[in-house]
Order: sequence, then structure tokens, then C-alpha cells
Amino acid sequence: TKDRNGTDQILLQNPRGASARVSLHGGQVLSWRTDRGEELLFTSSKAILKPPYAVRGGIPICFPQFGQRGSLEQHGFARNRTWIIDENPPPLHPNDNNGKAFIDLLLKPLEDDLKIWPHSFEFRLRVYLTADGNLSLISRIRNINCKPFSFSIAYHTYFSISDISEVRVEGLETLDYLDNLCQRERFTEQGDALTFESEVDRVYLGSRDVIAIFDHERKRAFFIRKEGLPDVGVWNPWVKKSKAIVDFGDEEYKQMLCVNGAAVEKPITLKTGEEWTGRLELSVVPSS
Ligand code: TA6
Repeated sequence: TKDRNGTDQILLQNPRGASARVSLHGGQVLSWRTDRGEELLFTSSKAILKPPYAVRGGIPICFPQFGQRGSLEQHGFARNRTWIIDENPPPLHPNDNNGKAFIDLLLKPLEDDLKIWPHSFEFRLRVYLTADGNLSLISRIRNINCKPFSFSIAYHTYFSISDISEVRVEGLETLDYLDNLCQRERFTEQGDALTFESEVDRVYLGSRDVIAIFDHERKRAFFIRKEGLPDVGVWNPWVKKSKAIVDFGDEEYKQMLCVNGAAVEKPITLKTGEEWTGRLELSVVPSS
């Protein structure tokens, strides 16, 4: 299929009818629906579907860095480039194939990207739906044949929620975090669950491998399971920041929360021929 900007999108559907849509623009998941057709990811009504914008919503992939790094664009170039379908990906781990509905993509950096970030890398992404309708993303990043390089990465996931004031996140308690609202100063999470009354922009460090987002009003919980992604970004722009973001509606902060599986605090370094794999699996379950 094609989006309104003519960019190719791949529709994945599992036998029970759960679905996901992946755009070749940015290798970005733009939709993940239950078998009843309920949309689980947030996308802004003001999202701009063409380069140089990353679509405001779904799961933008921040690579080769999260945040700012020299003259690279914010959150790196991967989410703003055209990916291609990878016709013959190297074999994945057997249990990575349990979804019938999957797509393999390959990042195509521009010459200019390689001038700024001169590393011969390969970034292969597999997106698939499991039989239960969970959404799984596997990134495999390889140093083909050059001197060691380092990168950080985040799956900047916009979850659709009913009301940010009725949401709590569990699994981050007692962890340290860098607070982007205080010059990335380091704090320790005191609460036993994270709730939201104002802008939050943090990276929790060395997190556990399961994070839960409880949407009280919709009586459901998202679970984020991750491997190779030790950190968790949490972001809600709240009122003031929302108004300052051109591709974000003034009131939309109430219906979204970003909780991002990431590797940020300790960038990953790959020597020649080495490969890194990062896995993220999202599921949603009823929760009273
Ligand atoms: O989620 C962390 C963050 O760096 C926030 O500060 C905010 O800028 C967000 O990413 C979105 O960034 P973007 O470049 O997509 O507008």
C-alpha cells in the first residue's frame, strides 16, 4: 500500500486479524492494531508524512544516536531515510520466526550521512506479529569491515492511551534516570510507579527487561519486553511543549505516552565483523 505521500507501506496481518503497518520512510511502524481493529499506537493528527520529518507517532527508530550528536540530525538519520525491503536476510534465531506476518527491512543511508558518520554498517530490521498479536521488532546492526564504531539506539514508541492523568508505569522504581528537563542531571526514582502531572523527559538507566504501562480508563496494560536495550526513555511533552511542536496537536499530549526501549547511557561499540541484536516485544492485555 502507499501512504498519502506515495511512500510504500507494508501491511502485516496475523491469522487472528491483528495487524501492523510499516512505512519504508524511516522503517517506522505507524500502526499496530488488535484483532478487533483497535489502534494501539498514537500518531498525531498533524503528523507530516514526508522527509525531512519523522512521522510524529508510531515507532521512530533513533539511530545512530538518541538526542543530539555533533552535526547529525536530532535522533539520527535512520528515521528520516528510505529503507528497502530485504529480500534475503541472513537467518534469524529460530524463535524469532514464530510470527507468520513479518517484514525484513534494510536501512539505506545517504552518501551525506556516511560523510558525517563514516562507518560501513548494516542495519537490518525485522518487524513481525506473533500468533497472539504481539508486535516484535528485531534490530541487527553490523560493522561490515571498518574500524570500531559506537552508536546509541532507541525505539521511540508512542503508545495510544486514554488519559495521561490516569496512566501509571511500573518497572522503573528505584532506577537512576537522566532528566532532560534538568540538563540530563542524574536522579533516582523514588516512587513505586510513575504517574504524570507535568512534562516528563527522562532516560531510566539499566532498567529491568519488562516495563508495564497501565491505562486505567481503558482497563488494559501494555507490556514492553526487551533484550539488549538496557535503558528506557519516558516522554510526555505536556501542554507547553505540545504547543511548541508544529506536528503535534495542542491537546494530544493527553492521549499519548512515549516509553522507549533504548541503549543510551552506554553506547554500543562494534569491532569489524561484529553484530549487535536488540529485541523489543510489545503486548497488550486486559487489566482491571
Ligand atoms: O523522548 C525524548 C526526546 O528527546 C524529547 O526531548 C523530545 O524531543 C522527543 O524526543 C521527540 O523528539 P523529536 O525529534 O521526534 O521531536
